[in-house]
Amino acid sequence: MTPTTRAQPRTATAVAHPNVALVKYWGKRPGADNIPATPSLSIALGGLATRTTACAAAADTVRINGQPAQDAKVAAFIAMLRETRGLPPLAVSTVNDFPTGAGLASSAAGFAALVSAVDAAFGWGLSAEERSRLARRGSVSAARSVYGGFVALDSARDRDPAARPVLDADAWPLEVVVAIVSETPKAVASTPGMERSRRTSAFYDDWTRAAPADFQAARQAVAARDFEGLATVAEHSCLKMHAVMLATRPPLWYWSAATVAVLQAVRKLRESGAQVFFTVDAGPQVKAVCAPGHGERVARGLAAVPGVLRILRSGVGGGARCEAGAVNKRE
Ligand code: 2P0
Repeated sequence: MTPTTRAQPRTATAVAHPNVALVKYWGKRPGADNIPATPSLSIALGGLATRTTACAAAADTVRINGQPAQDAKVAAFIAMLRETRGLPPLAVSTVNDFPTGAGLASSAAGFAALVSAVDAAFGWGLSAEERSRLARRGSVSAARSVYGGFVALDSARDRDPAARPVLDADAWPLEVVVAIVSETPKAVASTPGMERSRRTSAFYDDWTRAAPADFQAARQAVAARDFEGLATVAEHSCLKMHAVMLATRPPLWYWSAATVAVLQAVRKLRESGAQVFFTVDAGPQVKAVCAPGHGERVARGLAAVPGVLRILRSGVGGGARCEAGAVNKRE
């Protein structure tokens, strides 16, 4: 008997945060079940949230931000959950309080919230590690959003990796200033983009070879609360990933003129004494990661850069969790 038939089908709502990788994942191991080719390290963005409700229904339906959606990745994820654990037809509704599909990790928060809601709704009793492993099958970065704080996803030898928390959010309360320079969804989604990089980028092999050393350096910097050390490796990892993207054929060009203007502004702020570094994902927005107490000054500086539409502020947030009486196992 499957867990689904034992438990009364119910409904549950879960909240998860997007995360920003300080050491980036870009590329999958070929022929495997969504296993990253590079290890990554991220922080949860507590100021941005995805809220997802899952309930048993007459047929599978998905709504994203209030609109009916045909999302192949969500459909494949639900099919995978159904095959692995049993699941009745499912109505899923997810709402993001930040731009969707624009390089702000909406899929990371979305799959972490969805697996947490389904787990609670159908009484699966999964550990956080099991939810992380399942969320990874939806999007690799979603494995990290199951946990809060500083999170590592080391994929070196594991055949079915899960993320691991490495430092609590309140142990090093960094601040993140997100400079939004476009609200438009990106032209090339991450999954086809990184596959194109794997097949064609002149720099891809060097990228995967060097990633474990960056991951180790970042882990050491986090353990030591070494902001300068983290800044150095995080900017290096980000710029290398974008070099891989630019050397892809045809190129993956996620930056806009305003992206570059914000990166230069971050460097100027640092020269004038602010403790801040930048990172950019598969989209034009810039995330400026600040030492505790430096966010206000950085937010004011970046708001004044031409092309910045608005600023979002965040601290380091918690992991995915259920609302209103539904629960996930804590460990
Ligand atoms: C990251 N990104 O580490 C990197 C940096 C974007 C740039 O994880 O194919 O949505 O679903 O596993 O997780 C975005 O990729 O891709 C991502 P899939 P995902 O945050």
